[in-house]
Amino acid sequence: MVSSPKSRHRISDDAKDKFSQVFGGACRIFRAPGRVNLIGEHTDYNLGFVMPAAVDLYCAVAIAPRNDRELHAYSAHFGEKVVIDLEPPGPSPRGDWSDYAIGTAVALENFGYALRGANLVVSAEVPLGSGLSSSAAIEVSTGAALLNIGGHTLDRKQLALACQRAENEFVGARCGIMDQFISAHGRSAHALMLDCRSLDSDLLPIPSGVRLLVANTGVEHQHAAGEYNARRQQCEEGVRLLSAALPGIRSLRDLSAEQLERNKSGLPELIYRRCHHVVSENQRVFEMAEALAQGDLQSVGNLMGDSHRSLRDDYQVSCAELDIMVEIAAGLHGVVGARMTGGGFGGCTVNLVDAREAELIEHELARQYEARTGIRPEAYVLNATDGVTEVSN
Ligand code: GAF
Repeated sequence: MVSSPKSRHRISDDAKDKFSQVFGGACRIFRAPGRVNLIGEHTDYNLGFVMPAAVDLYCAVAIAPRNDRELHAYSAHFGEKVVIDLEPPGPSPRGDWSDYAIGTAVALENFGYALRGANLVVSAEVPLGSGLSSSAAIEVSTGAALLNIGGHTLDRKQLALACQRAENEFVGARCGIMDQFISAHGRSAHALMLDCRSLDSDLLPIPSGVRLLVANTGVEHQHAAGEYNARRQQCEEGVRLLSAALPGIRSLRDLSAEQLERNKSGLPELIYRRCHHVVSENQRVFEMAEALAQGDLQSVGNLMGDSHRSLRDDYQVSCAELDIMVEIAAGLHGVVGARMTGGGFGGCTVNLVDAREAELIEHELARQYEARTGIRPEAYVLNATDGVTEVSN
């Protein structure tokens, strides 16, 4: 079990200390959060609706400008430095941690931001590969740091889009916009409902008396990236097949439940199920926003449960460990709702829990999960937090 808030909040200091060891001299520090998604899973790349919250597990970047156009990037986690030149022909992906940082620099330059060279240290406490979006936290913190020392004003939307571009084109993962957007735009004590087509968003207060408990299954399944990209393709195939009968459909976002049922016979069973998840999940995001606004925690819990089952059965991105973790949570007193969060195939569950019982639930969830799986899970009671910011130093 994890992890005292105190130990979690020293990440900026770690980045600073490492900077003085590796490069020496003064630096500035930028910090971007990971995220959980309350509901709206695998809807972002279908240009639908999501409801993430930024959480207080961060990636910190310590940075100082150089007088050339080189980036000297050091990972505190891997203890490794990568040096690249931003001048043409520019860097190529290496297939490791540095792609998130370097790819962000490349994407920002492609967006028209002229950057300076820099020395930088990347230090992350968002657990890697856990579905809490460590990659977006690295991209957004690096991007904000590079923009700042390059003398550019921070446009959070452009930053999020450039970071998504980095991930799509440099890292090679076809993710949607959710993770980078929330890491840039999060707000303390709030979740955010985002329209992934227009990028309009609404802040939704997390009900007082409720805490976010994130529990890590401790498994990360192979082929998750391949399966993720396959789901995207299946959604695109659904749009292609449906658009013969429904010419207005550009993405699954445009499809109603009633249209899907009417045109079901034109779809292979598997594609129908993928579409069914996305259409029903978009609807659940709206119902969740309403339930949160009304303080209707019963409905919040039901919607999270429905979302998990839809991801498990229709979209098939859950796994045995996630299902066990959710099932245990559902049986615990004080749990409002539980579901997998993020891309799936392992990683974390998100639980909304009664604040008075959070520690007890954390303990009991871990105990029962370990008894059933033999895996000792990490769990974090987290706060919804602000998006990327400079940390005073
Ligand atoms: C991952 C992706 F990066 C997001 O864009 C989103 O698709 C999510 O999986 C699933 O909702 O975190």
